[in-house]
Amino acid sequence: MVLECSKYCSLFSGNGYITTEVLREILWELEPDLSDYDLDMIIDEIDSDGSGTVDFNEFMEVMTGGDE
Ligand SMILES: [Ca+2]
Repeated sequence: MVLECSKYCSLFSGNGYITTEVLREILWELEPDLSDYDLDMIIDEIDSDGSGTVDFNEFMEVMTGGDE
């Protein structure tokens, strides 16, 4: 899954993080076939500290595959 930074990076420009509700909408927009369960699993993985918000570092770590 590759996201265009130009489209999604601006989401972080206000607080520096997005809520998991917003993240869910983004993921669903990208992958409409995902079930609620799938979304829960993905969000749980992205929000690695369980804070209920996803900061830019958490987001980018997932989007870049965490390989770097
Ligand atoms: Ca978090």
